[in-house]
This record gives sequence, C-alpha cells and structure tokens, in this order.
Amino acid sequence: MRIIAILGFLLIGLAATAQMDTIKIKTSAECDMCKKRIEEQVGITKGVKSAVLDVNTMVLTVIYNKQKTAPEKIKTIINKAGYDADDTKADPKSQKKLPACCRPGGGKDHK
Ligand SMILES: [Cu+2]
Repeated sequence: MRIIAILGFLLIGLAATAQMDTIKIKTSAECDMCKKRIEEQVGITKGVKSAVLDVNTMVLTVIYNKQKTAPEKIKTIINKAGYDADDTKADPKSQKKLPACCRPGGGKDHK
C-alpha cells in the first residue's frame, strides 16, 4: 500500500514538472521600480509560478504552467504594465502613466 502511495506522489510530481516551462523575456525596464512593477504584475498572473527581473540585463525570467498560460499572454501583461516585451511594444497609455524615470531612456536620470 505504502509503495503505491509513494509511486502515486512521484507521478503527480512528474506531471506537475512536465507542465512547467521557463521563458526569458527582454523588457524595457529601467530601474528597481520597474522591476518591482513588472514582477508584481506578472507574478499575480494566473499560471505564473515565479517572475524575476534582472535589473542589469532587464531580462525577466518567468516560470509558468503551460496549461494555464502562454508566453504571448505574459508579454501582453508586460505591455499593459507599460513596457516592451521582446518584440511586442508597450501599451502607450500605460507607458505615459509611468514615472518619467521608468520610461525608455529615463534610467539615465536615475544615477
Ligand atoms: Cu523604473
């Protein structure tokens, strides 16, 4: 009985891992505020397990469930937050709402 339970858990674990995928998306983030904003917005998206933005490269690494979301959807979330995601462009309205330092080129005013 016990061995069956263990095998069962193993199978469930394997199935869950098989549904997970990782993507790296280049964003137009400029600073730590952008990092927080993007990680927050992508992080609350259904099917996203984790979202981490590297402030040096501005690349967002997302671990997500393939059955619950897709890279296109994640990029749309980033665009709606006001940022470019790979070759999809930021929503202009959202971008205007960002603080000046968070718009493209604004990072230079930071330091
Ligand atoms: Cu910023």
